[in-house]
Amino acid sequence: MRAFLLALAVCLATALPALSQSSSAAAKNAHGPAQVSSAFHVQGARLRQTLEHLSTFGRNPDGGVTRLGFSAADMAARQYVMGLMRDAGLTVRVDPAGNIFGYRAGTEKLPALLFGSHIDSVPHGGNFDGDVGSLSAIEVIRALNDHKIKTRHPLEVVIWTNEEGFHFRVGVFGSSAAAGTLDSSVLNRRDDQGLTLADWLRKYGQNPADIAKAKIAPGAVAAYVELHIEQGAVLDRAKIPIGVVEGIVGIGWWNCVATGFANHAGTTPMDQRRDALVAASKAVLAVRQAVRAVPGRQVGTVGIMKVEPGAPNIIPGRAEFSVELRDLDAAKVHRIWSDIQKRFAQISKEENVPIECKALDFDEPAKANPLVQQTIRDAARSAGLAYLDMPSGAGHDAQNAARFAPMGMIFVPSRNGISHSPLEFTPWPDVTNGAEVLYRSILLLDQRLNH
Ligand code: HGY
Ligand code: MN
Ligand code: MN
Repeated sequence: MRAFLLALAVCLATALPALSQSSSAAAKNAHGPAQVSSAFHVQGARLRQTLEHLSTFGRNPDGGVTRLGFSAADMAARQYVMGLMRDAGLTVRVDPAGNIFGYRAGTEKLPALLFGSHIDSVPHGGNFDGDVGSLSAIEVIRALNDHKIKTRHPLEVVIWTNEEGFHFRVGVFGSSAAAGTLDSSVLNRRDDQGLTLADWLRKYGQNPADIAKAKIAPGAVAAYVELHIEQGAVLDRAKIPIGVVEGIVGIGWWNCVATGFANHAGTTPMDQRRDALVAASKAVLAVRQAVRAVPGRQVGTVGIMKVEPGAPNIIPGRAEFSVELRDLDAAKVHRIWSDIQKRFAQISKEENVPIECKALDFDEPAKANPLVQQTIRDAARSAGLAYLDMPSGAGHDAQNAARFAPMGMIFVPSRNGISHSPLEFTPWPDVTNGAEVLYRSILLLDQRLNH
Protein backbone atom coordinates (compact mmCIF):
# COMPACT_ATOMS: atom_id res chain seq x y z
CA MET A 1 0.00 0.00 0.00
CA ARG A 2 2.92 2.29 0.72
CA ALA A 3 3.87 1.96 -2.94
CA PHE A 4 0.52 3.43 -3.90
CA LEU A 5 1.65 6.74 -2.45
CA LEU A 6 4.15 7.03 -5.27
CA ALA A 7 1.39 6.86 -7.81
CA LEU A 8 -0.77 9.50 -6.28
CA ALA A 9 -1.44 12.81 -7.86
CA VAL A 10 -3.04 15.62 -5.93
CA CYS A 11 -5.64 16.92 -8.29
CA LEU A 12 -7.06 20.20 -7.20
CA ALA A 13 -5.91 22.44 -9.99
CA THR A 14 -8.38 22.00 -12.82
CA ALA A 15 -11.82 23.33 -12.14
CA LEU A 16 -14.72 22.69 -14.48
CA PRO A 17 -17.54 25.21 -14.67
CA ALA A 18 -18.92 25.86 -11.22
CA LEU A 19 -21.98 24.02 -10.01
CA SER A 20 -25.17 25.70 -9.04
CA GLN A 21 -24.61 24.77 -5.39
CA SER A 22 -20.89 25.36 -5.52
CA SER A 23 -19.14 27.80 -3.28
CA SER A 24 -16.18 29.98 -4.17
CA ALA A 25 -14.47 28.68 -1.05
CA ALA A 26 -13.72 25.30 -2.55
CA ALA A 27 -10.81 23.50 -0.97
CA LYS A 28 -7.51 24.85 -2.18
CA ASN A 29 -5.27 22.82 0.03
CA ALA A 30 -5.40 19.07 -0.45
CA HIS A 31 -3.72 18.59 2.91
CA GLY A 32 -5.98 20.86 4.88
CA PRO A 33 -9.04 19.84 6.83
CA ALA A 34 -12.38 19.74 5.08
CA GLN A 35 -13.71 23.26 4.68
CA VAL A 36 -17.43 22.75 4.51
CA SER A 37 -18.43 25.82 2.63
CA SER A 38 -21.97 25.05 1.60
CA ALA A 39 -24.79 23.38 3.43
CA PHE A 40 -24.84 19.62 3.28
CA HIS A 41 -27.95 17.89 2.01
CA VAL A 42 -27.49 14.44 3.51
CA GLN A 43 -28.05 13.96 7.24
CA GLY A 44 -25.02 12.41 8.91
CA ALA A 45 -26.82 11.51 12.13
CA ARG A 46 -29.60 9.68 10.28
CA LEU A 47 -27.08 7.81 8.16
CA ARG A 48 -25.03 6.83 11.21
CA GLN A 49 -28.10 5.49 12.98
CA THR A 50 -28.84 3.13 10.06
CA LEU A 51 -25.19 2.03 9.83
CA GLU A 52 -25.14 1.25 13.54
CA HIS A 53 -28.32 -0.77 13.20
CA LEU A 54 -26.93 -2.67 10.21
CA SER A 55 -23.87 -3.56 12.31
CA THR A 56 -26.09 -5.64 14.64
CA PHE A 57 -26.69 -8.26 11.92
CA GLY A 58 -23.98 -10.89 12.30
CA ARG A 59 -22.23 -8.94 15.07
CA ASN A 60 -19.28 -10.69 16.74
CA PRO A 61 -18.33 -10.30 20.40
CA ASP A 62 -15.15 -8.48 19.28
CA GLY A 63 -17.26 -5.74 17.71
CA GLY A 64 -16.99 -6.59 14.03
CA VAL A 65 -19.33 -8.71 11.95
CA THR A 66 -19.36 -12.02 10.18
CA ARG A 67 -22.11 -11.49 7.64
CA LEU A 68 -21.11 -13.73 4.77
CA GLY A 69 -22.97 -13.52 1.50
CA PHE A 70 -25.54 -16.33 1.60
CA SER A 71 -26.03 -16.68 5.35
CA ALA A 72 -28.81 -16.16 7.88
CA ALA A 73 -27.21 -12.90 9.05
CA ASP A 74 -27.05 -11.59 5.48
CA MET A 75 -30.67 -12.57 4.87
CA ALA A 76 -31.82 -10.65 7.95
CA ALA A 77 -29.70 -7.61 7.03
CA ARG A 78 -31.15 -7.63 3.52
CA GLN A 79 -34.67 -7.46 4.97
CA TYR A 80 -33.64 -4.46 7.06
CA VAL A 81 -32.10 -2.69 4.07
CA MET A 82 -35.09 -3.42 1.84
CA GLY A 83 -37.28 -1.87 4.55
CA LEU A 84 -35.10 1.27 4.52
CA MET A 85 -35.45 1.43 0.74
CA ARG A 86 -39.24 1.16 0.91
CA ASP A 87 -39.38 3.78 3.68
CA ALA A 88 -37.45 6.09 1.35
CA GLY A 89 -40.13 5.56 -1.28
CA LEU A 90 -38.12 3.24 -3.52
CA THR A 91 -39.75 0.42 -5.46
CA VAL A 92 -37.79 -2.68 -4.50
CA ARG A 93 -37.04 -5.67 -6.70
CA VAL A 94 -34.54 -8.52 -6.39
CA ASP A 95 -32.89 -9.95 -9.50
CA PRO A 96 -32.14 -13.67 -10.07
CA ALA A 97 -28.63 -13.23 -8.59
CA GLY A 98 -30.14 -11.82 -5.39
CA ASN A 99 -29.04 -8.24 -6.15
CA ILE A 100 -31.44 -5.77 -4.55
CA PHE A 101 -32.57 -2.75 -6.59
CA GLY A 102 -34.56 0.22 -5.28
CA TYR A 103 -36.07 2.39 -8.03
CA ARG A 104 -37.08 6.07 -8.00
CA ALA A 105 -38.72 7.40 -11.17
CA GLY A 106 -37.19 10.23 -13.21
CA THR A 107 -38.96 12.97 -15.14
CA GLU A 108 -37.56 11.95 -18.55
CA LYS A 109 -37.30 8.75 -20.52
CA LEU A 110 -33.64 8.05 -19.77
CA PRO A 111 -31.66 5.09 -18.42
CA ALA A 112 -31.19 4.99 -14.65
CA LEU A 113 -28.29 6.35 -12.66
CA LEU A 114 -27.22 3.38 -10.55
CA PHE A 115 -25.40 3.65 -7.21
CA GLY A 116 -24.83 1.44 -4.18
CA SER A 117 -22.46 -1.19 -2.82
CA HIS A 118 -22.69 -4.42 -0.77
CA ILE A 119 -23.66 -5.37 2.78
CA ASP A 120 -22.02 -8.81 3.04
CA SER A 121 -18.70 -9.06 4.91
CA VAL A 122 -15.59 -11.20 5.14
CA PRO A 123 -15.32 -13.52 8.19
CA HIS A 124 -14.52 -11.29 11.19
CA GLY A 125 -14.90 -8.16 9.11
CA GLY A 126 -15.77 -4.61 10.06
CA ASN A 127 -18.81 -2.35 9.88
CA PHE A 128 -17.82 0.02 7.09
CA ASP A 129 -16.67 -2.04 4.07
CA GLY A 130 -19.65 -1.99 1.70
CA ASP A 131 -22.08 -0.78 4.36
CA VAL A 132 -21.07 2.88 3.98
CA GLY A 133 -21.75 2.93 0.23
CA SER A 134 -24.96 0.94 0.54
CA LEU A 135 -26.60 2.99 3.27
CA SER A 136 -25.26 6.30 1.93
CA ALA A 137 -27.01 5.52 -1.35
CA ILE A 138 -30.29 5.22 0.56
CA GLU A 139 -29.48 8.40 2.50
CA VAL A 140 -29.02 10.19 -0.83
CA ILE A 141 -32.58 9.19 -1.76
CA ARG A 142 -33.91 10.42 1.61
CA ALA A 143 -32.04 13.71 1.15
CA LEU A 144 -33.52 14.18 -2.34
CA ASN A 145 -36.95 13.50 -0.86
CA ASP A 146 -36.30 16.05 1.92
CA HIS A 147 -35.37 18.67 -0.66
CA LYS A 148 -38.21 17.63 -2.98
CA ILE A 149 -35.75 17.17 -5.82
CA LYS A 150 -36.80 15.27 -8.89
CA THR A 151 -34.15 14.04 -11.29
CA ARG A 152 -34.36 13.66 -15.06
CA HIS A 153 -32.89 10.17 -14.90
CA PRO A 154 -34.53 7.48 -12.85
CA LEU A 155 -32.35 6.65 -9.85
CA GLU A 156 -31.65 3.12 -8.73
CA VAL A 157 -29.95 2.06 -5.51
CA VAL A 158 -28.28 -1.36 -5.72
CA ILE A 159 -27.06 -3.78 -3.05
CA TRP A 160 -24.95 -6.45 -4.75
CA THR A 161 -24.93 -10.08 -3.54
CA ASN A 162 -21.87 -11.78 -2.01
CA GLU A 163 -19.28 -9.18 -2.96
CA GLU A 164 -16.66 -10.62 -0.65
CA GLY A 165 -17.10 -14.06 -2.10
CA PHE A 166 -15.64 -15.98 0.86
CA HIS A 167 -18.67 -18.22 0.69
CA PHE A 168 -18.28 -20.32 -2.48
CA ARG A 169 -14.99 -18.56 -3.33
CA VAL A 170 -16.59 -16.33 -5.90
CA GLY A 171 -15.95 -12.63 -5.32
CA VAL A 172 -18.24 -9.90 -6.67
CA PHE A 173 -20.80 -12.62 -7.39
CA GLY A 174 -23.91 -10.49 -7.92
CA SER A 175 -22.26 -7.85 -10.08
CA SER A 176 -20.57 -10.57 -12.19
CA ALA A 177 -24.04 -11.89 -12.96
CA ALA A 178 -25.12 -8.33 -13.84
CA ALA A 179 -22.10 -7.93 -16.12
CA GLY A 180 -22.82 -11.30 -17.75
CA THR A 181 -19.38 -12.65 -16.85
CA LEU A 182 -20.42 -15.16 -14.18
CA ASP A 183 -19.36 -18.73 -14.90
CA SER A 184 -22.63 -20.48 -14.05
CA SER A 185 -20.79 -23.66 -12.99
CA VAL A 186 -20.15 -21.87 -9.66
CA LEU A 187 -23.84 -22.45 -8.89
CA ASN A 188 -22.95 -26.12 -8.29
CA ARG A 189 -20.19 -25.37 -5.76
CA ARG A 190 -21.01 -26.82 -2.36
CA ASP A 191 -20.34 -25.23 1.03
CA ASP A 192 -19.39 -26.86 4.36
CA GLN A 193 -23.08 -27.36 5.16
CA GLY A 194 -23.52 -29.34 1.93
CA LEU A 195 -25.60 -26.61 0.28
CA THR A 196 -24.87 -25.43 -3.24
CA LEU A 197 -24.83 -21.80 -4.29
CA ALA A 198 -28.00 -22.62 -6.26
CA ASP A 199 -29.62 -23.85 -3.01
CA TRP A 200 -28.78 -20.53 -1.38
CA LEU A 201 -30.23 -18.56 -4.29
CA ARG A 202 -33.47 -20.50 -3.77
CA LYS A 203 -33.35 -19.58 -0.06
CA TYR A 204 -33.04 -15.96 -1.25
CA GLY A 205 -36.27 -16.45 -3.20
CA GLN A 206 -34.65 -16.80 -6.62
CA ASN A 207 -34.67 -19.38 -9.39
CA PRO A 208 -31.03 -20.25 -10.18
CA ALA A 209 -32.07 -21.31 -13.70
CA ASP A 210 -32.82 -17.63 -14.36
CA ILE A 211 -29.33 -16.40 -13.42
CA ALA A 212 -28.54 -15.23 -16.97
CA LYS A 213 -31.52 -12.85 -16.72
CA ALA A 214 -29.59 -10.83 -14.12
CA LYS A 215 -27.43 -9.48 -16.96
CA ILE A 216 -27.70 -5.73 -17.47
CA ALA A 217 -27.33 -4.73 -21.12
CA PRO A 218 -24.73 -2.08 -21.95
CA GLY A 219 -26.59 1.24 -22.30
CA ALA A 220 -29.34 0.24 -19.88
CA VAL A 221 -27.65 2.22 -17.10
CA ALA A 222 -26.55 5.84 -17.60
CA ALA A 223 -23.69 5.64 -15.06
CA TYR A 224 -22.68 3.67 -11.97
CA VAL A 225 -21.20 5.34 -8.89
CA GLU A 226 -20.00 3.55 -5.76
CA LEU A 227 -18.99 5.19 -2.49
CA HIS A 228 -16.62 3.01 -0.44
CA ILE A 229 -14.09 3.22 2.34
CA GLU A 230 -10.54 3.33 0.98
CA GLN A 231 -9.36 0.30 2.99
CA GLY A 232 -5.79 1.63 2.76
CA ALA A 233 -4.06 4.46 4.63
CA VAL A 234 -3.43 6.96 1.85
CA LEU A 235 -6.29 9.39 2.59
CA ASP A 236 -5.93 9.00 6.35
CA ARG A 237 -2.20 9.79 6.27
CA ALA A 238 -2.61 12.68 3.85
CA LYS A 239 -5.66 13.98 5.80
CA ILE A 240 -7.66 14.27 2.58
CA PRO A 241 -11.38 13.51 2.93
CA ILE A 242 -12.20 12.27 -0.59
CA GLY A 243 -10.51 9.86 -2.99
CA VAL A 244 -11.44 9.78 -6.68
CA VAL A 245 -10.76 6.28 -7.97
CA GLU A 246 -8.84 6.00 -11.24
CA GLY A 247 -9.06 2.24 -11.61
CA ILE A 248 -9.65 -1.00 -9.73
CA VAL A 249 -7.23 -3.92 -9.57
CA GLY A 250 -7.92 -7.26 -11.19
CA ILE A 251 -8.01 -10.16 -8.72
CA GLY A 252 -7.19 -13.81 -9.42
CA TRP A 253 -7.93 -16.64 -6.97
CA TRP A 254 -6.53 -20.16 -7.17
CA ASN A 255 -6.91 -23.20 -4.93
CA CYS A 256 -3.85 -25.45 -4.68
CA VAL A 257 -3.33 -28.89 -3.15
CA ALA A 258 0.06 -30.34 -2.22
CA THR A 259 -0.24 -34.12 -1.98
CA GLY A 260 2.44 -35.86 0.08
CA PHE A 261 2.27 -39.02 2.13
CA ALA A 262 0.99 -39.11 5.71
CA ASN A 263 3.28 -41.29 7.82
CA HIS A 264 4.63 -41.79 11.33
CA ALA A 265 6.50 -38.69 12.49
CA GLY A 266 8.81 -40.72 14.75
CA THR A 267 9.83 -43.58 12.50
CA THR A 268 10.14 -41.95 9.07
CA PRO A 269 13.69 -40.62 8.53
CA MET A 270 14.00 -37.03 7.41
CA ASP A 271 15.30 -37.96 3.95
CA GLN A 272 12.42 -40.32 3.26
CA ARG A 273 9.49 -38.02 3.81
CA ARG A 274 6.98 -36.60 1.40
CA ASP A 275 5.80 -33.77 3.61
CA ALA A 276 2.91 -31.85 2.03
CA LEU A 277 3.27 -28.93 4.44
CA VAL A 278 6.96 -28.48 3.72
CA ALA A 279 6.14 -28.25 0.00
CA ALA A 280 3.24 -25.88 0.67
CA SER A 281 5.45 -23.72 2.89
CA LYS A 282 7.99 -23.39 0.09
CA ALA A 283 5.08 -22.53 -2.19
CA VAL A 284 4.03 -19.66 0.10
CA LEU A 285 7.53 -18.21 -0.15
CA ALA A 286 7.58 -18.79 -3.91
CA VAL A 287 4.42 -16.70 -4.28
CA ARG A 288 6.09 -13.83 -2.48
CA GLN A 289 9.28 -14.18 -4.50
CA ALA A 290 7.45 -14.27 -7.84
CA VAL A 291 5.36 -11.22 -6.97
CA ARG A 292 8.44 -9.29 -5.88
CA ALA A 293 10.54 -10.39 -8.86
CA VAL A 294 9.08 -7.68 -11.11
CA PRO A 295 8.72 -3.96 -10.43
CA GLY A 296 5.25 -2.53 -9.79
CA ARG A 297 2.42 -2.38 -7.27
CA GLN A 298 1.20 -5.97 -7.73
CA VAL A 299 0.47 -7.98 -4.59
CA GLY A 300 0.15 -11.70 -3.85
CA THR A 301 -1.19 -13.49 -0.79
CA VAL A 302 -1.65 -17.00 0.57
CA GLY A 303 -4.53 -16.53 3.02
CA ILE A 304 -5.74 -20.08 3.58
CA MET A 305 -3.73 -23.15 4.59
CA LYS A 306 -5.43 -26.39 5.63
CA VAL A 307 -3.20 -29.27 6.71
CA GLU A 308 -4.29 -32.91 6.97
CA PRO A 309 -4.47 -35.10 8.88
CA GLY A 310 -3.33 -32.45 11.38
CA ALA A 311 -1.60 -34.13 14.32
CA PRO A 312 1.77 -33.41 15.92
CA ASN A 313 2.95 -36.95 15.31
CA ILE A 314 1.86 -37.40 11.69
CA ILE A 315 3.79 -36.08 8.69
CA PRO A 316 1.27 -33.93 6.78
CA GLY A 317 -0.13 -35.85 3.83
CA ARG A 318 -2.12 -33.05 2.30
CA ALA A 319 -1.95 -29.27 2.37
CA GLU A 320 -4.55 -27.16 0.64
CA PHE A 321 -3.91 -23.45 0.19
CA SER A 322 -5.18 -20.38 -1.61
CA VAL A 323 -3.25 -18.02 -3.86
CA GLU A 324 -4.49 -14.53 -4.59
CA LEU A 325 -2.84 -12.09 -7.05
CA ARG A 326 -3.84 -8.48 -7.76
CA ASP A 327 -2.77 -5.78 -10.21
CA LEU A 328 -4.31 -3.08 -12.37
CA ASP A 329 -2.94 -4.98 -15.40
CA ALA A 330 -4.63 -8.36 -15.94
CA ALA A 331 -1.83 -9.56 -18.25
CA LYS A 332 0.69 -8.97 -15.50
CA VAL A 333 -1.35 -11.08 -13.07
CA HIS A 334 -1.34 -13.91 -15.61
CA ARG A 335 2.42 -13.57 -16.23
CA ILE A 336 3.15 -13.76 -12.51
CA TRP A 337 0.86 -16.76 -12.19
CA SER A 338 2.86 -18.52 -14.94
CA ASP A 339 6.07 -17.80 -13.03
CA ILE A 340 4.49 -19.14 -9.82
CA GLN A 341 3.48 -22.34 -11.57
CA LYS A 342 7.08 -22.88 -12.73
CA ARG A 343 8.31 -22.35 -9.19
CA PHE A 344 5.70 -24.78 -7.86
CA ALA A 345 6.84 -27.42 -10.39
CA GLN A 346 10.41 -27.07 -9.11
CA ILE A 347 9.22 -27.41 -5.49
CA SER A 348 7.20 -30.51 -6.39
CA LYS A 349 10.38 -32.10 -7.77
CA GLU A 350 12.51 -31.14 -4.77
CA GLU A 351 10.00 -32.46 -2.23
CA ASN A 352 8.50 -35.30 -4.27
CA VAL A 353 5.12 -33.73 -3.55
CA PRO A 354 2.86 -32.85 -6.48
CA ILE A 355 1.23 -29.42 -6.23
CA GLU A 356 -1.89 -28.96 -8.31
CA CYS A 357 -3.79 -25.71 -8.67
CA LYS A 358 -7.22 -24.85 -9.97
CA ALA A 359 -8.38 -21.39 -11.02
CA LEU A 360 -11.39 -20.34 -8.92
CA ASP A 361 -12.12 -16.78 -9.90
CA PHE A 362 -10.77 -13.87 -11.91
CA ASP A 363 -12.17 -10.38 -11.62
CA GLU A 364 -10.96 -8.18 -14.45
CA PRO A 365 -9.43 -4.82 -13.57
CA ALA A 366 -11.40 -1.76 -14.64
CA LYS A 367 -10.75 1.90 -15.32
CA ALA A 368 -13.06 4.59 -14.03
CA ASN A 369 -14.79 6.69 -16.68
CA PRO A 370 -13.12 10.14 -17.11
CA LEU A 371 -16.42 12.04 -17.13
CA VAL A 372 -17.64 10.32 -13.97
CA GLN A 373 -14.26 10.93 -12.31
CA GLN A 374 -14.40 14.61 -13.22
CA THR A 375 -17.95 14.82 -11.94
CA ILE A 376 -16.87 13.37 -8.59
CA ARG A 377 -14.02 15.90 -8.40
CA ASP A 378 -16.47 18.72 -9.14
CA ALA A 379 -18.89 17.38 -6.54
CA ALA A 380 -16.15 17.27 -3.90
CA ARG A 381 -14.99 20.76 -4.79
CA SER A 382 -18.54 22.12 -4.60
CA ALA A 383 -18.84 20.69 -1.10
CA GLY A 384 -15.58 22.32 -0.08
CA LEU A 385 -13.78 19.00 0.21
CA ALA A 386 -10.22 18.31 -0.89
CA TYR A 387 -9.68 15.20 -2.99
CA LEU A 388 -7.01 12.96 -4.41
CA ASP A 389 -6.98 10.75 -7.49
CA MET A 390 -5.94 7.22 -6.57
CA PRO A 391 -6.10 3.58 -7.64
CA SER A 392 -8.10 0.98 -5.71
CA GLY A 393 -6.13 -1.97 -4.36
CA ALA A 394 -9.34 -3.58 -3.19
CA GLY A 395 -11.80 -5.21 -5.53
CA HIS A 396 -15.29 -3.77 -5.94
CA ASP A 397 -18.54 -4.48 -7.73
CA ALA A 398 -17.80 -1.28 -9.64
CA GLN A 399 -15.29 -3.20 -11.75
CA ASN A 400 -18.11 -5.32 -13.10
CA ALA A 401 -20.43 -2.34 -13.46
CA ALA A 402 -17.78 -0.78 -15.73
CA ARG A 403 -18.73 -3.46 -18.28
CA PHE A 404 -22.22 -2.09 -18.73
CA ALA A 405 -21.97 1.58 -17.71
CA PRO A 406 -19.55 4.49 -17.26
CA MET A 407 -18.22 3.87 -13.74
CA GLY A 408 -16.77 5.99 -10.96
CA MET A 409 -15.93 5.47 -7.28
CA ILE A 410 -15.68 7.81 -4.31
CA PHE A 411 -13.35 6.84 -1.44
CA VAL A 412 -13.44 8.06 2.16
CA PRO A 413 -10.59 7.51 4.65
CA SER A 414 -10.06 4.31 6.63
CA ARG A 415 -8.45 5.01 10.00
CA ASN A 416 -4.88 3.67 9.94
CA GLY A 417 -5.69 1.91 6.69
CA ILE A 418 -7.24 -1.04 8.54
CA SER A 419 -9.93 -3.05 6.78
CA HIS A 420 -11.25 -6.62 6.68
CA SER A 421 -10.88 -6.39 10.45
CA PRO A 422 -13.19 -5.58 13.37
CA LEU A 423 -10.96 -2.51 13.86
CA GLU A 424 -12.06 -1.05 10.53
CA PHE A 425 -13.26 2.52 11.18
CA THR A 426 -14.14 5.62 9.22
CA PRO A 427 -14.80 8.74 11.32
CA TRP A 428 -18.46 9.73 11.09
CA PRO A 429 -17.80 13.17 9.56
CA ASP A 430 -15.89 11.39 6.77
CA VAL A 431 -18.85 9.07 6.18
CA THR A 432 -21.11 12.12 5.90
CA ASN A 433 -18.66 13.81 3.51
CA GLY A 434 -18.70 10.74 1.27
CA ALA A 435 -22.50 10.59 1.25
CA GLU A 436 -22.69 14.29 0.38
CA VAL A 437 -20.22 13.87 -2.49
CA LEU A 438 -22.32 10.94 -3.71
CA TYR A 439 -25.46 13.11 -3.51
CA ARG A 440 -23.82 15.90 -5.50
CA SER A 441 -22.25 13.50 -8.01
CA ILE A 442 -25.63 11.98 -8.78
CA LEU A 443 -27.23 15.38 -9.31
CA LEU A 444 -24.35 16.53 -11.52
CA LEU A 445 -24.47 13.36 -13.60
CA ASP A 446 -28.21 13.89 -13.94
CA GLN A 447 -27.46 17.31 -15.47
CA ARG A 448 -24.48 16.24 -17.57
CA LEU A 449 -25.66 12.97 -19.09
CA ASN A 450 -28.30 12.97 -21.78
CA HIS A 451 -28.51 9.25 -22.24
O1 HGY B 1 -11.21 -8.35 -1.31
C1 HGY B 1 -11.46 -7.22 -1.74
O2 HGY B 1 -10.67 -6.51 -2.30
C2 HGY B 1 -12.79 -6.60 -1.48
O3 HGY B 1 -12.80 -6.03 -0.24
N1 HGY B 1 -13.84 -7.47 -1.72
MN1 MN C 1 -14.08 -6.15 1.45
MN1 MN D 1 -16.20 -3.73 -0.14
